[in-house]
Amino acid sequence: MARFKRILITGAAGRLGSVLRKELAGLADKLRLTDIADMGKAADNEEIIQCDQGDYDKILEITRDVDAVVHLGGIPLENTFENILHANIRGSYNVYEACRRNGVSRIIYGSSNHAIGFYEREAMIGSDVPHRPDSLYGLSKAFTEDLARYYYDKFGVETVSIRIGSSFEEPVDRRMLATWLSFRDFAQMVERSLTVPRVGFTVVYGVSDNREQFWNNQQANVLGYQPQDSADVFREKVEANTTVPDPKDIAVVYCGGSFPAAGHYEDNH
Ligand code: 15L
Repeated sequence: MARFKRILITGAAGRLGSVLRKELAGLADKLRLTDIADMGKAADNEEIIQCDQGDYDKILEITRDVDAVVHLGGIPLENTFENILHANIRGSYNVYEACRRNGVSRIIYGSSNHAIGFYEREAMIGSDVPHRPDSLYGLSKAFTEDLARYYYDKFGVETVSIRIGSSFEEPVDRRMLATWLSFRDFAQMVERSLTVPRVGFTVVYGVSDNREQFWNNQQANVLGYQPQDSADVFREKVEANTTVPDPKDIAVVYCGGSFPAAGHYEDNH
């Protein structure tokens, strides 16, 4: 018998949502999948509900009879404030408030390194430092981590916020030699976050076992996370395809890479 009756995954049409759709299948009798985008046909173990997470009534409806939520939904890159406000800030509020009302006790949140992207790489920060967002997108991630803090302190809704580094098939630039998170390690981190007995309010970095690291990920020990992959397998290929970076380049100074280096998005949109 599966461990959970029903797990809801928001952002299920996205890159990482699609990974979890496969990898979490054995963990619950039913995976309920939601996204604003098309998710294809439902398999026998799936329920598919296409909707906008900015619509509170809809989110209230789809969080009913759910044991846990993996919240990945939202805009995954920099965008206009209006779009970020609707999808990421209001959308995340809707998820937390609907979970509280429906008695969902644990949320795994797909946060991002861009909530702390303006820390220098060599600061080797832990996950308990004040936020230093590098973009409007990063601000929305910082907001939702604080939302998680509030919903835990006031209502006891547990959250693991995973500050994902760079989760792609393989690392494609030199920064990703430190920030890369394999799909397999991401799935393990989510599975551990769902199944350890207690997580309270936990913030971890989503990275594989890379030789270079920007972050002290001690809090991930609470989850018993043991990464299986390393960006170093791809090092030679990445170094052959890219040039040696200027250490004074803003994209190299700060953890967030191109995000802190970019201008303010609203100026050009
Ligand atoms: C993110 O948060 C983005 O969703 C992803 O596309 C990458 O840009 C990643 O951060 C990163 O920092 O590499």
